[in-house]
Amino acid sequence: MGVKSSAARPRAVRLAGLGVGGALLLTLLAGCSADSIGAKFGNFGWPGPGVSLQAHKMYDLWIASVIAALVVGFFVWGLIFWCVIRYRKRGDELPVQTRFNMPMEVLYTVTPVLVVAILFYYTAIVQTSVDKLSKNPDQVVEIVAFKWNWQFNYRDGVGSTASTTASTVGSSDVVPLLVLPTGKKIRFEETSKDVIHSFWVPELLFKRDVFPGNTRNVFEVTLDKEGRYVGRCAELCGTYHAFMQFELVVVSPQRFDQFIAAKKAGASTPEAMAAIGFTGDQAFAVKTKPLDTRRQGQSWYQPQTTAIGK
Ligand SMILES: [Cu+2]
Repeated sequence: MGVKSSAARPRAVRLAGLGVGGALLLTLLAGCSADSIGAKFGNFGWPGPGVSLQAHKMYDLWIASVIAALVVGFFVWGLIFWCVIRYRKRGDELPVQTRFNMPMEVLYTVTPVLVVAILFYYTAIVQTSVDKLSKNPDQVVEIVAFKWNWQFNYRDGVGSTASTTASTVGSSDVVPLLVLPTGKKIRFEETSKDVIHSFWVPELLFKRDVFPGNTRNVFEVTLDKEGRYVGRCAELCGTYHAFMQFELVVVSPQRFDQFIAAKKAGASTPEAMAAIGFTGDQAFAVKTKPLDTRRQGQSWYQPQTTAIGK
C-alpha cells in the first residue's frame, strides 16, 4: 500500500506541474482577452490599458503575468491546505519519513526555472518592442526638465543638433501642455538642466529618467487614444518635485498640425489651444492645476503657519 502510493504520488505531482505550466502558457498566449479580464479586476492595480500601442503590450504582459502568478499561487496554496488536512496529526506514531525523492527534487527545480524562463521570454519581447526606435519618427519632441517644471520643444529632426520649431513651457502658475497627435511615431529626447528628473505619464504605463549633461534618453510612442492625461516627475528631484506636473493632450493629426502652425505663427500655447477648439478653461490644463508652492509670504518653516487654527 505504502509502496504503491509513494510511486503514484510523484507522477500525480508531475502531471499537476505540467497542468500549471500549460495554464501559464495559455494565459500568456491569450493576450487578446487581457483587456476584458483586466477590466473586471481593476487592471490589477494599473491605471488601465494605456493610450499607446507600446502601453497595450505592457498591459497585456502585466495582466498575463498576474494571472499566471495567481494560477501558481492557487496551486501552491491548494497543495499546502491539502497536506495540512490530509496529513494532520492522528496519534503519537511518527508517519513514514521520506527523503531524497528524486522526481520531486527535479520537479522543485525545473518548475520554477521554467516559470522564470517563460516570464523572461515574454518580458524580453515586450521590452525590446517598447524600446524600439524607428528610423524616421513622424515627430520629435525634446523634453527639457528643470527645477521645477518642464519645457517641450517640437524639433525638426533627431539629435541634439536639430532645431526647435515650436515650444511650450510651464511655470509655477501655468501647467505646461504637451500636445501630440494620434497614429504617429513620436520620439522623445530627454535632457535636464540641473538634476535627474523622470518623465512619467501614468496612462502611457511608462516613465524614463531625464539626465543632465550629455545623456539624452530616447524613447518612442504611438498614441492611439485622444484625450487629456496628467503627467508627473517620478524622480525625487528636490523641494518642489511634487509640483512638477504637466498635461499630455492627445488630438487628431489634423488638429495637431493646426496647433503647431499656430505656435509657429507666434501664438501662445492657450491661443494655439483655442485655435484647435479648446477655448476658455479648456485652453489650460484640465487634469491638474498649479499647486501653491507657498514660496512667498508663507512657509512651512514659519511658526505662525503651523500654529493650530491658522
Ligand atoms: Cu523632477
